[in-house]
Amino acid sequence: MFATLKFAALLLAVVVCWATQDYDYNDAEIDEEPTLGDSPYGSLWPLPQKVQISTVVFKLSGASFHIFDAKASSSGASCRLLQNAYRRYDEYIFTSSRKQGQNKSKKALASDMSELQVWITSADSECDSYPSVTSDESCEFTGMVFYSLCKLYQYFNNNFILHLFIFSQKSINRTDIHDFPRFAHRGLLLDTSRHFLPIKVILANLEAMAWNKFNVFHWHIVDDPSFPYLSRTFPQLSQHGAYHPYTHVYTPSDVKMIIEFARLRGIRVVPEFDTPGHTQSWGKGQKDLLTPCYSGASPSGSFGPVNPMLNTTYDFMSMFFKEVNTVFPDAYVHLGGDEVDFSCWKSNPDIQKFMEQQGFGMDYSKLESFYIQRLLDIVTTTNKGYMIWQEVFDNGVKLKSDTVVHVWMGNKVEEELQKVTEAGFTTILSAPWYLDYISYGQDWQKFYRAEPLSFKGTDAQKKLVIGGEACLWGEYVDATNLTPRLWPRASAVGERLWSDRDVRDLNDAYSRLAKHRCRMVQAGQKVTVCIWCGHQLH
Ligand code: CP6
Repeated sequence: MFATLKFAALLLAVVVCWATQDYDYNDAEIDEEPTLGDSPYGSLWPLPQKVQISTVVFKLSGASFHIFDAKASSSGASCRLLQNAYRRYDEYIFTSSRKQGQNKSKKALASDMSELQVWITSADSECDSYPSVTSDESCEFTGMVFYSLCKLYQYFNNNFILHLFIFSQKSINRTDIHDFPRFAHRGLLLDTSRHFLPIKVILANLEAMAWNKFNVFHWHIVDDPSFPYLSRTFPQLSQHGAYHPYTHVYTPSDVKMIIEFARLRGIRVVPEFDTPGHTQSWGKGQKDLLTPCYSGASPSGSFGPVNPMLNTTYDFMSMFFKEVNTVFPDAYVHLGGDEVDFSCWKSNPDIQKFMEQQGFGMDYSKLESFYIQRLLDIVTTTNKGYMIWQEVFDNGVKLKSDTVVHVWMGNKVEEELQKVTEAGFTTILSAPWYLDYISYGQDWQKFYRAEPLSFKGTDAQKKLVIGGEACLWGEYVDATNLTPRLWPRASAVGERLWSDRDVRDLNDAYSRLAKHRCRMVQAGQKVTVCIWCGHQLH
């Protein structure tokens, strides 16, 4: 009953929000009543680290309002990243009112706020570079002079300015904010193999990620069912492995567009090319890459994981990951290594012989590690760092010291985090955050309650937990249900990874989240244009 009531309240909030969409804010009452249990922090999401909201209220002057570079700013007109963000924010805040020709005749009043100065303190070179795990995302915002002091990446991945504007009907309380993320790695995994996701769906979700301060798009791009990545070196992989060789592929220019769209929002793109398991689709276009399974003494016609005993396998991987290194600029690639099924390897007499020669006995995890070790050495020569799923660590593979171990298994999570960090590796957590898994009611609370640092360990160990990722596995998700399944549920993970550990009041979160959702719904109805590529969303 309680749950039903809360649902009703949420729906009511949505209705109110839609009804006020085209409100003329110049005539608006500033003290509109709250629609849901109220939070002193209004609609801020995720909650900033330090925030002080005063009762002094300014109105925004829609007619003349503009965002521009402060004189002392280290980045300015030549910074496309910055100018692109100003335009996005400006459009988002004022599009509907300006379109209707409102405010044109109205003069700005003395108490109106007509400008936002942005003072960037990081090096101008960040304008053209890609975000990384060490990017400084901290930011200060002083409402009094309406003046923002930010490191570059923070600015784009942080919408607190919008937060303040929108839910106060385009008026703003004097607010001082000092903000920075709790964790450096705040990721979202999308799976484009189980179902192909059109580019516009990916872009729309990158936009939503930025609104929730996610900064890593983990692109689980290929898997068993399909291989939509169009490789220049091995075009036959998608020709035979994609659901459709022309319409259901990501071309090099598609990939470039996605990476640029993400970069402008302070989001890294980390692709995952998962081997040796989860590779059925690779085998369609690449002969002899997968292990032939046997039934008795003869091949059964089906195939298992990548064949670890052939030199041609490593030649292929070497060329393939050389290409991946040039296409994806991030310092890391995810190499998978999860859920390797040994039954096919066990059935194959050649593999059995190889196991004997190598002295692996009957321990097929040793064969798995043999493959992964060689793969890691190959990828290391391309100067990329790598992330891997936890099994690779569990099997005792020798890892580079900067490896990120991805903890995904639901059992013994704390024990695993303890072990991985004891061994000195950085780690990210996904086990509590499977967003493809749905259940009745407000399961965002379950995601919200999860605490990455609740395991036993030293401070040094805790520091090695650099963040986490919400995963949306694609078995039951395609373009038709992806967005509603993700948002606002993923927002709960966003706040857990951004805000202070002590930010865990469910009532306060519920109030802010309902408003934040409302804001996302509104924004989703607007046309979002990516100037860089002329690509239209919606
Ligand atoms: N696909 C791939 C998946 C999963 C993994 N890898 C997965 C399995 C079980 C659960 C969640 C995800 N669907 N390639 C494991 C990382 Cl509960």
